[in-house]
Amino acid sequence: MAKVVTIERHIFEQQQLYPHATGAFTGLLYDIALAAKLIARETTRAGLVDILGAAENENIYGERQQKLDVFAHDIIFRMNDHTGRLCAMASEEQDELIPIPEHFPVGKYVLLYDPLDGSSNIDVNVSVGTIFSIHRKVSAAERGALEDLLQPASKLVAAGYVIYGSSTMMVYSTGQGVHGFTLDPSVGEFLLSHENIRIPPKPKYYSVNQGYEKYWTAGVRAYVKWLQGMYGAGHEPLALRYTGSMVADFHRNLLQGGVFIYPGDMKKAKEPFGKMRLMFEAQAMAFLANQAGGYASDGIGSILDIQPVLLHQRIPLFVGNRDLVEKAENFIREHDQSWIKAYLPFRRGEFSPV
Ligand code: AHM
Ligand code: MG
Repeated sequence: MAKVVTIERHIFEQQQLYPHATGAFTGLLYDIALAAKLIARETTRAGLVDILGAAENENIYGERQQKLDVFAHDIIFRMNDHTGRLCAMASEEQDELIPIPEHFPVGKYVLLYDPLDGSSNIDVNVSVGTIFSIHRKVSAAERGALEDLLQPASKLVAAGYVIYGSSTMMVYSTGQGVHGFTLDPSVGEFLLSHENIRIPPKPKYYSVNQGYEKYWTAGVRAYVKWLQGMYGAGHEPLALRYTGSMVADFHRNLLQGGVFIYPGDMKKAKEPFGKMRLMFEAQAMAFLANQAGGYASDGIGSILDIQPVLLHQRIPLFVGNRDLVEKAENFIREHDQSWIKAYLPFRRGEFSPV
């Protein structure tokens, strides 16, 4: 019989690779896995909310009516606010740094999370996901400061996501490769199902909202034509897959090879940076892609090196097979000098109120 590795055992074994580890980090990952199980329980019952709620008492009914992304936000916060492992948190669902309540102890890490990415997909039964990333505290502030949250992705100590799909999977990296665990609902455990994931060298897919082509820059248009095998001499086209849930699209491309694109555009001349959030979405995916042999770029250079300035900063995102992402950079360099000029101040952190 094959060795059965639970996520707890795997996290513990990874900890042995760090001789000075105190176990705090191990506990933190385990708490995220536990929160993920609670969120999975609710997302799989999403369509039953009205039926079940009506049959139960007011209180529970009220709670069940809560939007699932708010529920997911609260669960992750409550699983991590009292453990003494974190000194602060930040969530896509909240504007500011989330402090650890005064009556709880603090620790040496910060957690950033997007509790339920792609949540508009819940109503139509398409996969959604939780994205998380962990930085080590760097400021002198005992209870954490923005400086601890606003670190480049190259400094991450861990990142990952949970995908609530046909099964629930948690995929994470602590800088020692990318590992995937599938939730066995009958025993309530995440079991190692995808060890040391590497993006396959021959990609199959590209993922982009093709409906917004109208707003793309010339470089992005040419690049996507190239992906379709219709640029220059041409080649076999990649297939298009796009769900509107980045976690699902990223996960597919991670396992089967491909590129996820959410470009900056010229739709709003003052906001040429696309939709994805650097801190809650792009950093984690960039870290994972890099660990799996891939690459993430904003169209100019590596996402890993970008120094963030705002918690909710947005950024263009090209992530997947390294050669595909580098090709995007080439097209943008060649065709999009005016977009680059408009975007560069944001990349350097020179945000002005828009
Ligand atoms: P959300 O964080 O508000 O859910 O938005 C992020 C999602 C991503 O999961 C997805 O890739 C993208 O938004 C889809 O956006 P669009 O509908 O513009 O293609
Ligand atoms: Mg999101």
